[in-house]
Amino acid sequence: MKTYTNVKDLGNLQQAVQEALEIKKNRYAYKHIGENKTLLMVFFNSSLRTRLSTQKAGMNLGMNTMVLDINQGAWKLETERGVVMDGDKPEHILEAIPVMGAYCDVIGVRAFAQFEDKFFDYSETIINQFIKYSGKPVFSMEAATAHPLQAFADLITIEEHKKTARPKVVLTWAPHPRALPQAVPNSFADFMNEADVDFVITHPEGYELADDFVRGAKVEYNQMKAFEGADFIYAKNWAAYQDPNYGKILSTDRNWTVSERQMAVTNNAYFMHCLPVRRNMIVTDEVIESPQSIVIPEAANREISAQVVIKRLLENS
Ligand code: AN0
Ligand code: CP
Repeated sequence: MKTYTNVKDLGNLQQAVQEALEIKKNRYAYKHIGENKTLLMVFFNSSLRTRLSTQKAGMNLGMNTMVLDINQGAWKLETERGVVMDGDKPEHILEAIPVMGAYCDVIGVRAFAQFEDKFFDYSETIINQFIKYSGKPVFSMEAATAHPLQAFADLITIEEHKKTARPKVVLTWAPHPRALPQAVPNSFADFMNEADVDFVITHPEGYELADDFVRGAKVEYNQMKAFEGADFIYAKNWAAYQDPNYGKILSTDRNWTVSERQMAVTNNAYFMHCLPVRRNMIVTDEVIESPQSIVIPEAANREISAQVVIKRLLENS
């Protein structure tokens, strides 16, 4: 594996999950692979889980780890080529990236969708520049359109908790006061479409995700109907993808907040969310605190998904 930006980079998904479960049994088994290697994590956006779990994964593999917060203490970066740099950005990403590449062996990048230009976001302009100009293996720590470390951890968590061979998994939109990227639902859909699950997406009209990620999965606009018989409920907010509303909030309807009312029609479903989560917007206190909530083990599996990815990048570079 030379880069990790989406599900396809993992190759055989079942094999990747097995590798993850093996690593989870002894996460220090490969502590020599990363000896004298340096992991650089570059953040254009905030993070709690990704920052800690990815750093921990690197340390489990014996790596040295460095974190750069672009917006705190680094120079502001111009990302477009051809601009006269007479504004507030003293450095261009085209110099910054190869410089960062010179100091490390593997680079993780977090660069969310900016919602200013759909084409800029969906071309994955920022992470693709890292891939092109760093000279080092690059992995996504949530890019503009995908969060594959999260979705891989989600799949591992579903594998660990499922009670039937082919569980029903429902991705539901839920309300949120600020416009959030489609990266998490995109990647979750991408992974579920490749996994052996009965996958259903539910959201209000206007929140349709990109076809490349939905890939013909079932979309049910009636949330209660979608929840019937579900084994896993995966909640997430996202802003509209479709034109002309790209990046806009079309609904804040709290009837979509996941509560005991909807959970009652499921097959005693587990509740999942990538976190951070706004309580009583996305999900009620009762549901997230219930024994069926697996948000903490889900977050814990981020260390494992990151470790599989970094291990593979180290092995093949
Ligand atoms: C981000 C998002 O929705 O993409 C990160 C989630 C892992 N969430 C927020 O910005 C609140
Ligand atoms: N789930 C997730 O990626 O969390 P952070 O934004 O805190 O890293």
